[in-house]
Amino acid sequence: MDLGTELKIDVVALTDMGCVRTNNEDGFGYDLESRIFVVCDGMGGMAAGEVASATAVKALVETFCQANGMEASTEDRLYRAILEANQQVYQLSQERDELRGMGTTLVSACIDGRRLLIGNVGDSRAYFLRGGVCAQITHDHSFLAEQVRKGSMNIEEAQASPLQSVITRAIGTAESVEPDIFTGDLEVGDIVLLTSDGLTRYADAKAIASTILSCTTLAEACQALIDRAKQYGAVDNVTCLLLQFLPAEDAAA
Ligand SMILES: [Mn+2]
Repeated sequence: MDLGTELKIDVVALTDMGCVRTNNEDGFGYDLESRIFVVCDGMGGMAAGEVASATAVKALVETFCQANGMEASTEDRLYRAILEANQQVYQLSQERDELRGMGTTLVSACIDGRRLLIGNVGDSRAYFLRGGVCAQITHDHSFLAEQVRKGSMNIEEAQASPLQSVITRAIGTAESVEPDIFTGDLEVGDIVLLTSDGLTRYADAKAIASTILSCTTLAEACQALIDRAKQYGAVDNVTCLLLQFLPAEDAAA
């Protein structure tokens, strides 16, 4: 059929302050033509978290797009764009006192033909849905997730801990950063979700799947995920970016 051709991408993204916060330190961005998508969750006093996430989103998308058509592999372009986002946030934090110590998470997807690449730093996540089943792609760089991976805490203990948003890797808090990169193959109908912890503290992979599957459009699904977080109290900002992969050409005949 259309094997080997590029898939058409549908994208919808929403961000919401949530029910408690009075500012939104989350951010998202994308360039559909270059097929790069990103969600960031900033942190830092005053407005620094917003500056961190906005700076990282812009730096990542711009750097990735600038490398379009270059010899570098897509992995390399994604990796370098994440390092550049780190550089720009870090530099800004060094230049201005009120921004000192700011940082942000980053989870990014790029599409290369039928390949999906995910890069992440921190505890914002990527999920993958196929055939009604949802799986988490990324591993949180958080204190609790690391305790669970080491076996020194079980999931129930981690969920009950007050240390929910302590992250162990961030963009912009140090001169260098080590992102994780994941790759996979895409099929028509697949859905990818990039999201901040403002959603994932209220929805596991199963709940994400059932919420998305209960909707008829991608836009509805994105709103339903935000609404779910708000129904549960949304103590944090919530951001969802949904991608759906469709046949390259809408059947015109
Ligand atoms: Mn958050």
